[in-house]
Amino acid sequence: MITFFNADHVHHQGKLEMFRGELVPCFEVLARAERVLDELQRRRLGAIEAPLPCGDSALYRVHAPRYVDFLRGAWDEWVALDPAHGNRDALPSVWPVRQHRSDVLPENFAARMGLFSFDVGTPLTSGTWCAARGGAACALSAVECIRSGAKSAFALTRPPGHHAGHDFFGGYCFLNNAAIAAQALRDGGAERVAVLDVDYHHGNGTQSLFYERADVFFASIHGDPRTEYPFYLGYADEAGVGAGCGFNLNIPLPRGTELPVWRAALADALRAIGDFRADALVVSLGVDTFEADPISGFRLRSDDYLRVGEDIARAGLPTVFVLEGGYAVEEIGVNVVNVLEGFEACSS
Ligand code: Q9C
Ligand code: ZN
Repeated sequence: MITFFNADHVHHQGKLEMFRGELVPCFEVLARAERVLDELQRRRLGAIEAPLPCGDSALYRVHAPRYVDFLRGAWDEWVALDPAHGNRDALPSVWPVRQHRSDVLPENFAARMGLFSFDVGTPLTSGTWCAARGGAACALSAVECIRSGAKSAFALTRPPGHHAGHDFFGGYCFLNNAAIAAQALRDGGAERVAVLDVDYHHGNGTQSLFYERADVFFASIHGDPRTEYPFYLGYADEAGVGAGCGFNLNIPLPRGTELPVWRAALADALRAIGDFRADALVVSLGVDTFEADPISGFRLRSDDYLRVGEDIARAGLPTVFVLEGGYAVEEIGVNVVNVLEGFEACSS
């Protein structure tokens, strides 16, 4: 399997995130991508390439122009407010809620940070735009790869993407790489595309983007939003609306879930994707379902990820894998590469 590696990920290094009333070191760290890269090389999974450069047009297919334009210029605006900001990340502090206006674009920078975000755990840094755009380029290169006949391709990138929506960042995510890939597959001629999200957290951004559409099926297995982030979306009764009714599947599971129950949910999701008769599959591959993940509550073990890859391969679809979460840095490489190796073992 070919991997497109986002070397620009190093430019995104958030310092602190708000957690239980104090600023703590970010969980979403640079070493995550490096550990996956090391393990890919150690196990010789396949070629590792730089992505083809991408323009911004594929981003605008998914994200609002005023949001993309904000992200592109946000760091310079932040530093222009006060030169001392140069060594301090930008975090939002105020948000519009129900009955507040989101049609007016405020002049105030903090007000726009809040308009375009939904949590205070997602620092925007000097290199965030560069890193996020490199990730989208990896997702798009992976799409090109399977369009020209490869069975699978892997976009190895950070920051992750599945919490980012049409015009908001959050959950460590800025550009929704999986959604950008799914839309690019549609634009490239695939009639039906499925997105399978196996990250511990519900992919609220991806779900929202495709919620009213019948051409992209979204299925997600995740911690129950009654207790787990992102809390406000991801319930089992969210089935899509309008033309999209019946094209969204959420499978929330309780904290403590182990492989047998998790795998039965995967079988349900894959059955629904089969019934949908997808032409291509995008997998939002988070491994924060791991038993030792510091911010999550499922109990998958490293060997379990081989089974996950095998099960996904049996869907028999051209597949783009996109890295999402996974914060047990020591094991993230083994866990991710186990999924990819399991997939390869079962798809040849
Ligand atoms: N400080 C992804 O896995 N914060 N995002 C939870 C822990 C948000 C996770 C509280 C977690 C977002 C892509
Ligand atoms: Zn996650």
